[in-house]
Amino acid sequence: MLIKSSHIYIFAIFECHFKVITSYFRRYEVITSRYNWTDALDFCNTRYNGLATVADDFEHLAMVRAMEESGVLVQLWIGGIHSGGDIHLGWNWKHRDGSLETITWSKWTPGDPSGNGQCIQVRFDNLWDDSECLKNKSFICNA
Ligand SMILES: [Ca+2]
Repeated sequence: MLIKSSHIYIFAIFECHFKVITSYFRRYEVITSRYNWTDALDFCNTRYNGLATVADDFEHLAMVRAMEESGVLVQLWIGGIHSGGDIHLGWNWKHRDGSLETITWSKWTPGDPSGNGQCIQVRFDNLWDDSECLKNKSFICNA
């Protein structure tokens, strides 16, 4: 009787642990076609849940994992865009519904944002870099 109840207890812990892990993970899709930032946004809005947004370390880890699994070693657009003015301020996520959200967690390359573009790319070293929005690049969607 005691053994039976302890099995149930262990299962309950496992189930709880599983839920905690899955709540942190987001899924991302790497798209190898090369579009400018606006066209990449349109593509992800139409076929996925918008151009990639990253809220914290856990989501960044999930995105990096998607990049690694894709095998693509190029710079990729994500959904961050600058609203103008001071290059160190005014960075936003542009969501699928068109709303803007101030970026509060970031993974900039040291020295970036450098002011050479208004859109965010993630480099193959997994760090962010501001880049010219009209350049054609592969990109990452929120899956
Ligand atoms: Ca830059």
